[in-house]
Formats: sequence, C-alpha cells, structure tokens
Amino acid sequence: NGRTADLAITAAGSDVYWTLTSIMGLSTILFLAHSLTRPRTHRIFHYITASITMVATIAYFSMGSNLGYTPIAVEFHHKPGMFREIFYVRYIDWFITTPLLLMDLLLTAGMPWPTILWVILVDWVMIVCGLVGALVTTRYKWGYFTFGCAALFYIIYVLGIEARASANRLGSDVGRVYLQCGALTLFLWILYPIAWGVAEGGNVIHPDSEAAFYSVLDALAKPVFGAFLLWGHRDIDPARLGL
Ligand code: RET
Repeated sequence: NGRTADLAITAAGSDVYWTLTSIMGLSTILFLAHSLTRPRTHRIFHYITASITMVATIAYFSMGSNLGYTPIAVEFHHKPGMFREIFYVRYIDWFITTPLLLMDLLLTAGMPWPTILWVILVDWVMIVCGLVGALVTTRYKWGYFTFGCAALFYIIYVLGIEARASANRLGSDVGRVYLQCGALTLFLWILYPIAWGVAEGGNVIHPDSEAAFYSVLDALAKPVFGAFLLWGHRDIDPARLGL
C-alpha cells in the first residue's frame, strides 16, 4: 500500500515512542543484569521478563521511526476519505509478549502446563481479533472486537479465580506476589480494549494520543509489572512452583 496516512503521528508522537524505546531497552539490560546475581536454576522469571521488554524495545523502535504501519481508510471526526496509520507492529509485539506475561503469572501460580497452553491460545485469539479488526474498514471490525473481548473475559476468569486459588495453595508468600502482579494485570488489560476502541476502532483520538495512551499502559504492563514480579520472587525457590 503506497498511500501515506493522513492521520499519522507527528514529532510529538514519535518522541513518545522513542522514550518508550529507551525505557524498554534499559529495563531489558537491568533485568538481565539482575539475573546474573542469581544461580542459573533461579533465572526463569528473569528470562521471561527480559524477553518481554526486549521485544517491546524493537516494536517501539519501529513506531518511533514511523515504521511497521499500514494506512487504513477511516472516517475521522465525520470526515470520510481519510487514511489512518495503523501500527500492525503493535500486534506482533503483543502476540509474543502477552503469552510471556501470562507465563510469568501462571507459572508463579503453579498452574499445570496444559492450562497454560490453553490460556495462551485464547490470548492469541484475542490479539489476532484486535489485528484483523484494526485492518477491517467496515463496521464488521466490531465483530472481531467482540470476539476479542470474549477471549479477554475468559483470561480474566482464569487469572482472577483459578490461578489465584492455585497460588494461595502454594503458600502465603506466593499468594501475595501473585495477587499484586495479577491485580495490576487485570486493571491494565481491561484498559487495552478501551484504548483500541477510541484509536484503531472508533477513530476518536489522534495517533499522537494513541501513542500516549498505549505507551502509559505498556510502561506499566511490562517494565513496572516485571520489576514487581521479580522483586516478589526474590525469596521464592522456583522448585516450590515445580520449576
Ligand atoms: C484488543 C482488541 C480486541 C479486544 C481486546 C483487546 C485486548 C488487548 C490486550 C492487550 C494487552 C497488551 C499488553 C501488552 C504489553 O504489555 C486486542 C486491543 C480485548 C488485553 C499487556
């Protein structure tokens, strides 16, 4: 698609994305440096968490460089015939990183691997629905959005009920780190479909505002979440979680 987007990030949006690039890159280095203070047998959550920010670093590098997007026909503030910059690279990031975030939580809770795989599959359905919905120009996009929200509700159920009970059975220290990181996740993940609804979905906000909205969510959902998770695991032997 050789057409350029009418609704695209300006220098301000690009600056936001470059800021996130450095936050994600710096977090990756810090998580990996911290892993060196632990024996190899105790690094699983460092590796998972550093992978998340490593992938995000490259996604943000792409968006800061105004790459990884395709122009999609939209109606913006009742003006038809406009093209919006849709960053598909965001969904490639989420396709890799949201399963890793779920692994951080579900491994902490000691959930069995068939359940973890199944929840990741449902998560993939959610992300792909968001991608396809963002690329569809008709109101059918809200059909994809609805399927994605159904997937999110199921994930919230597993995290909030089943995995929480499992974490509490492993001890009050495991229960505490799971509750902290799980609560942060539930709060943030519910805000993503809202951001999508006003950005890629409804075209209510400008791509610069989209940059700010998703960037705040991602900074909290990846580096801040990761720091809390690793801190919470400091006195927990992975062997207790079957790892
Ligand atoms: C979409 C649109 C379709 C409906 C739903 C969505 C949810 C997305 C979520 C994304 C989470 C991303 C994270 C990224 C990085 O840390 C795909 C926006 C429900 C929950 C946590």
